[in-house]
Amino acid sequence: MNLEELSLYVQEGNLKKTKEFVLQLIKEKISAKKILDEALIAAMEQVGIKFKNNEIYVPEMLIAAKAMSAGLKILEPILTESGIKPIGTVVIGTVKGDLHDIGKNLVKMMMQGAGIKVHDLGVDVSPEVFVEKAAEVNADIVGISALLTTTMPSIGEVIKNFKANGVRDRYVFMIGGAPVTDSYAKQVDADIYMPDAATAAEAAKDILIKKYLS
Ligand code: B1M
Repeated sequence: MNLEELSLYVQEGNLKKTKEFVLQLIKEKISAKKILDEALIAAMEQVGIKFKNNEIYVPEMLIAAKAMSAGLKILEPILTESGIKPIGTVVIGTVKGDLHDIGKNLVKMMMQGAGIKVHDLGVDVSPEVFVEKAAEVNADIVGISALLTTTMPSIGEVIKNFKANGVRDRYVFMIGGAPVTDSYAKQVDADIYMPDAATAAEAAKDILIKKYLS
């Protein structure tokens, strides 16, 4: 049993085998991070390439994503284990019109693992809901994810809406997702762009430690 085989099962969308393999690899003491990076995320990269080359279509992409999510669910307790009192609060969501949530869920899990309280707004989140929820939970950081070039401009809309409500400066805005870049972050007045879940969690932790503990 190896990580490459697991990646193939995820790509095929074989839910049963994906779950069995993830459980077995955990038993074999393969780290959750290795399973995640070298099998689950690697599988999604392959799925993306095949979709782009018209070798597979949306239904196949969807069943692969379901298998990926099932594997991720098994890893979740390990990735979110922190054992420390929450050091701050994040609200996170995927922008309006965008249904991609695997990356956002990973960012959430890594942040929880770093001892941060995370309120997940889900997918297809309107700018208004970001503003309402951030106020309701007294968030420190607002995390915004977008996976499509067509939905990326909605990140700017979310930040504009905070400005329109006069509350932009209450929060740190962290943005990410495949099409997002550092220069886009500057363009829409986000505070920080993070390329992956691990660095997003590290950066959030640093921001919160500076705010509350130093
Ligand atoms: Co879609 N899709 N998809 N898709 N999909 C992409 C994104 C695409 C690149 C595929 C391709 O063409 N190669 C392409 C976008 C092209 C573009 O915009 N330039 C695409 C397309 C076109 C579409 C549809 C339009 C297809 C159609 O209907 N014709 C459609 C849109 C639906 C919609 O949203 N309205 C669509 C639908 C879907 C499914 C629903 C079938 C499914 C999503 C299921 C789900 O998420 N529950 C799906 C999938 C699975 C993908 C790919 C294959 C995989 C995405 C993924 O989960 N990656 C993707 C191709 C690819 O990315 N290689 C593709 C793994 C994940 C761990 O990575 O999400 O990038 P990622 O997250 C990373 C970082 O980006 C970062 O950290 C994460 C972990 O390290 N990050 C953050 C993410 N958010 C962050 C937030 C932060 C910080 C970091 O701070 C807050």
